[in-house]
Amino acid sequence: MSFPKDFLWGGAVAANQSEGAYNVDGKGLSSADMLPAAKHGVARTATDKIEKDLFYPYQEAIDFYHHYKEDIKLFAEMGFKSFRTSINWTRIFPTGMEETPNEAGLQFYEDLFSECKKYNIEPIVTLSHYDTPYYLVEHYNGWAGRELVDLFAKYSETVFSRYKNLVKYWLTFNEINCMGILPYVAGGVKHSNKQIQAQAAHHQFVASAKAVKIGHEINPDFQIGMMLADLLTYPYSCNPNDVLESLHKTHDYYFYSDVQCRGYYPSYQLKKYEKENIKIVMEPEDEKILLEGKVDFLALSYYMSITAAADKTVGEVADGGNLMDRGLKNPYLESNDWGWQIDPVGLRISLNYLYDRYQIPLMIVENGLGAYDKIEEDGSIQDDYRINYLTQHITEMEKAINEDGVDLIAYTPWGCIDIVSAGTGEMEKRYGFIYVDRNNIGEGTLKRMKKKSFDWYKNVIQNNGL
Ligand code: P53
Repeated sequence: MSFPKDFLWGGAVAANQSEGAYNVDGKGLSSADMLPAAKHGVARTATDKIEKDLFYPYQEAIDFYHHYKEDIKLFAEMGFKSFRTSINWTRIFPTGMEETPNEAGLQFYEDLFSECKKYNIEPIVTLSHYDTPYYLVEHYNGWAGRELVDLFAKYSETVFSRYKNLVKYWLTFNEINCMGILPYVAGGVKHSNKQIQAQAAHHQFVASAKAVKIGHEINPDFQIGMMLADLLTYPYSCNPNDVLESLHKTHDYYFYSDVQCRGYYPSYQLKKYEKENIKIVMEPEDEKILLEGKVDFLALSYYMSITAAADKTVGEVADGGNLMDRGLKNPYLESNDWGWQIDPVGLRISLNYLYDRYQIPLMIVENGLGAYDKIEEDGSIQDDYRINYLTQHITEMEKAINEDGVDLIAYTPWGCIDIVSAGTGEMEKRYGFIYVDRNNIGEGTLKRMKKKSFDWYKNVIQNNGL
C-alpha cells in the first residue's frame, strides 16, 4: 500500500497561464496573449490585435515571472519532488523566425530550473503548452504551416542544449489531441476546418518526433514524452450502439497517442480520413521520422469522464464546460461548478487502458478540482472539497499501481498555485494549494496565501502517499 520510492510528487502550471510579463525582456507576442477573458458558457476567441477595451488575463497572469523564487520556495516547503511548467517559445524566439535566440529568455528559464534544482525539485518541461508565436499564427496559420516543423526543431535544439544538465523530463506538445477540439489554442490555427486540423496535427507529430530524436542525441538520458488530454468516454448504456459510439469517440483521442507512442498512424484513422476525404500531405521522410521519434513515456491530464450515446435524446445533455461535447450526463457522477464530471475510479480505468495499450511509463501531469475559494474572516481558506477530490484520485492511483501493476512515475496536480483558467480565462476557477490574490478582472495584490490543502498535500508527500 505505498507509492514507488522515487515517485515524483509535485505540481504543474504552464508558462502562459502563470508568468505574465508578456512584453518584457524581449518576449514576442504569442497566440495566448491574444485571448481575452471569457467565462463559463462563453468560449474564448482570439482577437487579431490587442484591443484597448478588452481584458487579456494571460498578459499579467499571476506574474510568476517575477515571483518564481517565492513560489518555488513554497513548493519546496510542501516537499515537491517535481515541478511541471512550460517554456514560452516567444521568450526564446520572439517571432519564431530569428536565427539567434533571445539570451534574456534563455537566462530566465536557466534561473528558474536552477532554482528548482536548489531544492532537489526535478523540472518537467513542456516545449509547447498552448502558445505559438503570434507571428507564425499570422504568417502560416500556425501549425497548419509545414514551416513550423523546422522552426520548432530549431527551438527544441536550442533549449535542449542549454538545459541539458538541468532538465531530464520533457514533454513536446501539451494535450496534442486538443488540436481536434481547440485548434487555435492547441496550434495557433486561426482558420480551421477538419482538413486543416488534420494537417496541423501531422505537423506537430513530425515536429515532436524530430524533437525526440534531437533530444536523445543531445543527452541520451533525456526522457521525452507526449501529453494527452485523457477524455475517458463511457458508453452511456450497454446498448451496443452506445458502446460503438464510445469506441469511436475514444479513437478520436487515442489516435494522437497511437501515433506518438507507436510511431505510425493507426488503421482506423486512415480509414476515417479516407471516408471524410481528408488528405494528409506528407514529405517522403515523415513516416521514418515518426517511427524513429517515438516517445519514452506518456503524460496525461485527467479531470473528468464523459459519456457517448448513439441517440442523444435518451438522457440529459451534459454541460460542455466550455470545451467540447461531453455527451449525456452520467447519473452516477457529480460535477464541479463548471460542469466537469468528477470520476476518481475513471482515473484508475484510464491508467489501465493506457498502460495496457503502450506499456511505457505514465505520468499524471494534470489533475485537480477547479473551484471557487473563499477567504474566511481569520484569513484561512478551507478547501476541503479540493482535499477530498485529490484524496479520491490518489487512492485510485495507488490501486492502479499496486493492484493493477501500472508503471506510474509522477503526479503533478494542476495549478498547484492558482493560475488563469485556460478554458474560460477566469482567475476565480482555482486549483491551487496556494491562493493568489487576483480576481477575474485583474484586480488584487498578487499576494500568495496557503490554503488548508497546502499542509494536507505536504503531509501526503511526506508519507509518500499514505
Ligand atoms: P481550465 C480539455 C479537457 C481537459 C483539460 O482547464 C483541458 C482541455 C483543453 O483546454 O485543458 C487542460 O483551466 C490544459 C490546461 C488547463 C487545464 O486543463 O479550463 O492543459 O492548460 O488549464 C484546466 O480549468
